[in-house]
Amino acid sequence: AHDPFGRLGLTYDDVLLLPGYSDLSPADIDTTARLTRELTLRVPLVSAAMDTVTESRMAIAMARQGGIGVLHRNLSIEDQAYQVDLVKRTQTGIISNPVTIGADATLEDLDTRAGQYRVSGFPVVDADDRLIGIITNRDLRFTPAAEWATTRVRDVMTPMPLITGPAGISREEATLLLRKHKLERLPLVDADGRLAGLITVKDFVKSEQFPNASKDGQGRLMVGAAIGYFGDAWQRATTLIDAGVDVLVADTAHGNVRMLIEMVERLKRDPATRHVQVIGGNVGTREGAQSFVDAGADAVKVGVGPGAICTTRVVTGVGVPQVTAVYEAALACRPAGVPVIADGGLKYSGEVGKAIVAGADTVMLGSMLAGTEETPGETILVNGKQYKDFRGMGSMAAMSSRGKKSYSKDRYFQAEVTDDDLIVPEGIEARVPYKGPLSTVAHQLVGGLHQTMFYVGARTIPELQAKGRFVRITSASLQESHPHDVQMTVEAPNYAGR
Ligand code: RVP
Repeated sequence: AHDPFGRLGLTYDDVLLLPGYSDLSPADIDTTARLTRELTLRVPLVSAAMDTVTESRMAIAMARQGGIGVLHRNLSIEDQAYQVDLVKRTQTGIISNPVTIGADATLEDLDTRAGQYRVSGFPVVDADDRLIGIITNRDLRFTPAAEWATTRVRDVMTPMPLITGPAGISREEATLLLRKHKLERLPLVDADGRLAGLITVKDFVKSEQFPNASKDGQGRLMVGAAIGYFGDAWQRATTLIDAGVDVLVADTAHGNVRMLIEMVERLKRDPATRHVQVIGGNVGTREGAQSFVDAGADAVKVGVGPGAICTTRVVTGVGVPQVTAVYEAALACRPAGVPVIADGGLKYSGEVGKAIVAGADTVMLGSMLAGTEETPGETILVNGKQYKDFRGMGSMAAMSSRGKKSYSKDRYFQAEVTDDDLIVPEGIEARVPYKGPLSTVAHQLVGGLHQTMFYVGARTIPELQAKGRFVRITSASLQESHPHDVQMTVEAPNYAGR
């Protein structure tokens, strides 16, 4: 007979990992993980598609650390595509598709373009994309600002002949040329003199600084972007693909929905879109995960209600404790070779390893990254301490039209609610302490995971998945796990108390 109370759901605080025999040294440990069927990350961290967490700055910082950011969708299609473009154009070595300018542009145009793309110099090309010169911000300094509107790029640029490199130049050869000629920038040209790329000294330094960076086949940083399934969702998806997005991420609180499953199917079938990776979600059950596996999704994202600012479980009574949800979803995904993303509810680095042992390949983080320097928004000072705003995408603020237009309220089934007073929110607005740069937070998270792997005796993420064993704990054990019976005097960089 049907037993309505058939299952016990467990979450991070209900379990610990058993220590296992280990003969590993720190250099043996490799945190490389599969994000999707075709993409891997050196660091299994994904930043949440939330408007107080991931815009281009966060996405750039995440990719440099070896993870990836998912750009939120509470903004127009054009603005979101522009953010994709900003990440893809971030310098990482050889820029295969540099921003250029025409010789007839004015210095005013140049100044605007430099600000828009945050670059300081442009190759100048003709209508056939042939390199005819180079111009940098420095060239502006010798023209009074009053003349910028009337002065043309061709009048102040450094014209050809310039020192250039061939299209397929190696890193070593490029370094030699940059050094020999004391160049800041080296344009690359093909046999017909067409611009084929650009190398800057700054990029070379950056690419040495971030050895784990997540890059696409052309050496550009990888980036994800959130999509829905309602209204102009298809147009959003295809515009993001045109902008060069690496992975589209279904961004909805309840993903086990016909329209979304059909959209994933279509994205993976259509010759114009199927080369891009697509993540389905969110689900909390084995059946939900199976629907996306069957639809051809490249990964499945799990999490119904665990988020730090989420009230779905109290407002609707629906949800699945996260460790159980991930475990159940993995039962459908693992046999099909489809990676799982554990989205939401993580509070400490130790939970990354717990999520992986439960069946995840990567984790998506909101609150743990909120408050870092690279999140959107300003720091606010309260009683002498710095904070940043952090809000649910289902909060009043994110769904109402008071601030600016909400593009993403269909995430919570509210697409047609136009009167703010009638919105039923599933999230809250909050603030979190300012945390400094993402790199220090990421360092603690990855460091914590390294220690997990050492304790369990797992050299790789697949080994951690295979070897990891849980022990279920009681609330007395949880109390024992945290610092207890003392007064904490100094916060640790990875522990600020409960
Ligand atoms: P957390 O890491 O616990 O902050 O959770 C982040 C996740 O919470 C997001 O990736 C998303 O799935 C979910 N979320 C975002 N907004 C809301 C809400 O308003 N309920 N939930």
